[in-house]
Amino acid sequence: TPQFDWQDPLLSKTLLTSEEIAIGETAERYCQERLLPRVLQAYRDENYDPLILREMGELGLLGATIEGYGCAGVSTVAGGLITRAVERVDSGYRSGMSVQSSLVMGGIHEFGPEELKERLLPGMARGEILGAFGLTEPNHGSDPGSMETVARAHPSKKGVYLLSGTKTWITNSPIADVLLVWAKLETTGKIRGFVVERKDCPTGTLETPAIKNKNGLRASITGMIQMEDCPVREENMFPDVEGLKGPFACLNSARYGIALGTMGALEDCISRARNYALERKQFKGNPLAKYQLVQKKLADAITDSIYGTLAAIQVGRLKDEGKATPEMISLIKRQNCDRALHNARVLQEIFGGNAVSDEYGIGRHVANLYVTQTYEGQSDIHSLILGRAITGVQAFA
Ligand code: TGC
Ligand code: FAD
Repeated sequence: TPQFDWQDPLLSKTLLTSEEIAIGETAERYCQERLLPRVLQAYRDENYDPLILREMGELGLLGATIEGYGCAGVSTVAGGLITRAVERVDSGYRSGMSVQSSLVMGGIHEFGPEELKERLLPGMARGEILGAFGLTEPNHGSDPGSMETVARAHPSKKGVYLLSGTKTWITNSPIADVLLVWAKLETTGKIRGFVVERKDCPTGTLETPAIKNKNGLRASITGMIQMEDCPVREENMFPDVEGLKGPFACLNSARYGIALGTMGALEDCISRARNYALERKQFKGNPLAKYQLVQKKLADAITDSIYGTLAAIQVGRLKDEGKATPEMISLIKRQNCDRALHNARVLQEIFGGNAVSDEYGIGRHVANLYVTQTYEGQSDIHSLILGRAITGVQAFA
């Protein structure tokens, strides 16, 4: 007779191939053995160790869905199982990896000229060359189409552009060797993608200060990108993509990774809350787990977690068959981030006062999940993307 498994209540594993299961297990093992032991201190110190990307590179976890260029070429779902394993430990570790893999490697792979792909992607897959993705600006977050960063032709050097402007809230920017920066061409006013290589930028043209004292995502490094006539070769501009389509194509993959990733964070909250509820006794020596209100919190959380997981697997399959639309990605990104955050906040209550101690890990997930709900399109923005698709009327502006 079948047994109910609270950790995989609707047997999502039966939808995976044996290769995907093996990739997921490799990622889970690395994350539990190597990342989990260092996250508490990293979070306290607000310190991100770039060696983590090297370690992930050695295991083939970076840019894993890309074919060729030293990348593993796995399915979209397998890529999502990797983000889920990493985010089970910490959303910030997943963030550092998502930016490297989906936003920067993915962008260069999809839009970059062959020379850039061959020169940069293998080193990025090994975690030796680190990337950042600069779209958001101090005055333009949800509305990147209004960005102010400009690229103008160098007044005397042919084939060189000069970038000027400021990007903010940029994951990995202080440690990045290559920065995929989106800027408007002065001549056309159209958005273009530029791969800025730090080694080519003279002092004073590119600064990437860290943003410190965050109250979420502290195990990830975040910064600004400040450019003042920062030179970039014409060959480093994406030749064939213009407008917001460029950055949004990269975001479709990263948003997918977040949808499955946040299910990892939620599963970790469930498992920590369940353990705590079984151990902690109140009123006549009963464990908290005996009380119905506590059981309901756990029941709600596993329901949202498995619904989110199944939906993400379905969208991953459709993506590989070329049948996924951006709205499907908005739907799972919004729902999974919202439900992960909501349930994490409710499960936190089970820990009572101890939830306030960082040793219990639950508060860290709650703070991180607020960020996941905000970046890559805040949930209300995804509501509007869906609302536009449902009604045919856009409500952004
Ligand atoms: P809109 O008119 O909707 O679209 C402009 C052009 O872009 C195309 N497009 C897409 N293409 C592919 N995939 C998508 N998901 C696309 N969404 C839009 C669209 O077809 C159109 O093409 P064309 O040919 O007509 O020019 O543009 P809008 O200005 O009205 O956009 C509004 C809105 C709200 C949809 C959009 O701007 C939005 O999604 N805002 C959210 C901003 C955002 O997601 N920022 C992310 C920054 S990166 C980040 O947060 C990384 S955190 C990483 C980490 O640490 O893990
Ligand atoms: P705003 O756009 O000012 O929005 C504020 C609030 O208003 C939101 O709730 C929003 O939903 C709401 N709102 C806005 N417009 C509307 C509307 N028309 N209708 C209804 N509600 C609306 N960006 C990058 O480019 N690269 C990165 O690597 C990156 N990493 C990040 C890492 C961290 C830790 C954080 C916090 C952010 C990161 N971001 C990054 C930026 C992130 O994408 C933006 O914060 C996000 O897109 C929201 O923009 P904003 O913060 O300017 O908020």
